[in-house]
Order: sequence, then C-alpha cells, then structure tokens
Amino acid sequence: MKKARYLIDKPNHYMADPSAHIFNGKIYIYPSHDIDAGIPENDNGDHFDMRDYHVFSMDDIDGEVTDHGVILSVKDIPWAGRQLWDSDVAEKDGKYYLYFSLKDRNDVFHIGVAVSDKPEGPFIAESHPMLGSYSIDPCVYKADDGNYYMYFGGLWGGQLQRYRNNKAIECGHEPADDEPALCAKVAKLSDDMLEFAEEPRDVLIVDKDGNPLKAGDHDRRFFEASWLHKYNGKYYFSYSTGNTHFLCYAIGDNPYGPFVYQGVILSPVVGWTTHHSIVEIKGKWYLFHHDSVPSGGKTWLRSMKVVELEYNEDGTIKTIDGGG
Ligand code: FUB
Repeated sequence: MKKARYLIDKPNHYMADPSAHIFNGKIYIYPSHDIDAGIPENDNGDHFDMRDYHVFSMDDIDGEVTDHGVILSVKDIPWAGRQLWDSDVAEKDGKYYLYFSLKDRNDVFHIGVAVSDKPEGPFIAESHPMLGSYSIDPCVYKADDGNYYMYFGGLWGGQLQRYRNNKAIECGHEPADDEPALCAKVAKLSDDMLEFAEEPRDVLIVDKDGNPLKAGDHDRRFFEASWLHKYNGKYYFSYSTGNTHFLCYAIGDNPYGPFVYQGVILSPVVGWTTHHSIVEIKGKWYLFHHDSVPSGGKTWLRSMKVVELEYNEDGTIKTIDGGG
C-alpha cells in the first residue's frame, strides 16, 4: 500500500476538506482554512469557525506546493454570517466558479458562488446564496455531455436533517433507524453556473439487493463530504459516514444514480471528520484527504494529505488505512 504524505509542512497552518482539480495542466487544491477560534467542540460544529479560503497549486503530484494566499474572505461576502466550510471549484468557458458553504445571518447554511478569471483567484462573491440552496459541502462534477452537476448536503451541524423535499421543516430531525437514510442532493447547474437548473434530487444509495440504506446504518449511510468521479465508464459517488468516520463509495450508471454501496475507501483518520476528493493525474488516481495528526489530534485543526488510490480488476477500490 502507498503511503500518504502531508501537502503543507508549515506550523499552525491548517487546511482541510481538499477539493483537487486539474486546470490548465496544473493541480489546484481548494481546502477549508482551519483556525483555532477558541470555540468549544460540539455536535453543531461551532468550533469550525473558518473565515477565509486559500488555494494551493502543484505542477505535478510530487512537486512543490504553492500557496496563492487568500482568495475569498467572509468579510467580502455580502450575505455572510459565519463559518466558511467545505468548497469546490468548477471551470466553464475560461471562468472559475467557487462554490462554498456558509451560514447566513440567521445561522442557516446555504451554498454561495464566487467567480474569477483565474483558478488562483481572487474570487468575487455573488450578492446572494444560490436560490433554493441549503446545507453544506458542494461538489461540482462536469459530465461528458457538458452539463455540470452539484452534489451537496451534510447532517448535524450541516443542517440537512432540517429539510425534507427541499423545504425547511418545523423541527429538524433524522429519520428513525429503520427508515430510509437522508440522502445527499444533486442538481444540474444553470448555463451561467450561478443557480440550480432544477429542483435538487436525492442521491439514493442502495445495498446490493437494491434496498435504500437505512438511517440506522451508521457505518454505510451518507453523512457529508460528497464527491463524484468517473472510472471505466461508471460513476463513483463517495462520501463520509460522519459519526462512524469512514470514507465510503457507491457506484452508479449515471450522475443521478441510484448508486450501489461498495465499501470503504479510507478507514477512520485521527480527528472526527474525514473528507476528500479523488482525481486522475497522468493516468494514476489520487485521494486527497485530511487528518488531525500534526495538530496533536485537535479535530478542528486539520492537515491535507494525498495518497495514490488503487483499483482492483473489478473496479472496486482498495481500502486505504487512515491510521485513526
Ligand atoms: O470543514 C468543515 C466541515 O467539516 C466540512 O464542511 C465537513 O465536510 C467536515 O469536513
């Protein structure tokens, strides 16, 4: 098994949730910027009080990592309340769109968009969050037909349990253990990349018999950290199981799913959260992820890592040891 390496070796410089992409032949990584805000840890995630984003680039996977500095700050986002959580970037027609999770002034998470002419920013935020957006962890996938799909959602502090059928409910709650689990959401993006082009749909994950995973199936059900990649003609939806700390994946025949649960990509890491992206670079596949080892296990101070991801002959992924 290949050994994961940390991407930044700089004291007190913590980055998490790395979304990696190839733009103009270079590797760009868009992480969350962890800080020590002094807020006690709780299930609402208040201790993740991030205020800005940086972008990093590499000429190749073993090369030096360049920090391009701050590309967007919470103070420059017109509708901002607090907490810049996971983000992702997509390119269309030479423009770059940064999609980010942020709470508004009522402490409700939405997904925002900021635009730049360059992958390294700076990015200018739109005046409002994407209409109809909620919860956290956007990931944007460009399909072969030229359409872009956004996957999003996250439980607990990510507020997904406060919604049913894309509408806020009176009292947020998770389904009972024997009911179908809450799903991540997917929606095609509009031509201008700034809004949903359709109502978000459920990203259904089923077991090998076609039954939707149950809410009580904490080792396998979706929690947060959506990512989509395509390998050998199949769509791989990967995600974190949150409170059981696995990075898992499920395979489908199209970007909407359904996706059939397959197994674990990364066993638990040190730290509560696990979050990732998967990208092909020069014919090899890589898992970008994070753990809290360099901060001595502080769950809100995470460091980015990368490791080669390997497939078996049948297209399943070889599980990587997270070391947690
Ligand atoms: O970084 C803040 C949150 O932690 C992310 O949005 C989640 O996916 C988890 O990694």
